[in-house]
Amino acid sequence: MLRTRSAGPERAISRAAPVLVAGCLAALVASACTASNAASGGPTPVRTTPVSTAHTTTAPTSPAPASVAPSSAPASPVPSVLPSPTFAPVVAPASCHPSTKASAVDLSSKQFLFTTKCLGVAAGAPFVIRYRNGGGLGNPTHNVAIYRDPGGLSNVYRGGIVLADTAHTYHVKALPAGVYMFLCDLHPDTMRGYLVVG
Ligand SMILES: [Cu+2]
Repeated sequence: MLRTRSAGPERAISRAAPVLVAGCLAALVASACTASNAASGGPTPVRTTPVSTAHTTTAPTSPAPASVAPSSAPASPVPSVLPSPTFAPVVAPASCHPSTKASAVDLSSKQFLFTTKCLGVAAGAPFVIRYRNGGGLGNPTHNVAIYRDPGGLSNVYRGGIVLADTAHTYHVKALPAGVYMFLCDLHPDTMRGYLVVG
């Protein structure tokens, strides 16, 4: 019964709401505003204080409400904000001493692991990685990418996706001598190894 009684006044208030809201933005400090805002948005038809006439005489330009902000988000140029990180060097484990004369290396994976975590190629010469995705449960797809840092931030090569139980030969440009990480970009936590270029 309460509802039927309140229907009348509520409708009247909500019709006037746009005007009230505009006025309220200009004078949010006024306590009357909060009351009328509640009436237009919430179900409680609190009819309070006579809506002062001072309200409708809006200030010329009301400060933009915070709720408008999201729509302008895409315009912000993100790249300039990015810091220029100094990359941590890759340090190969003592167990990784590959030949660094190769111009072609073989790499394969099973499930979410590379079957070798240590590759070596010659510095200053293009080389190829003959990769075979050995598949596994769910036929996972993988790729091979090369980074200068262990965190996978500084990419120097990114190979395309290879489907499960298929092979692909990646052609990589010449790299300076050093130790690199090779990762699967899709599963970098488990699929990683060292590429020693020397
Ligand atoms: Cu993967």
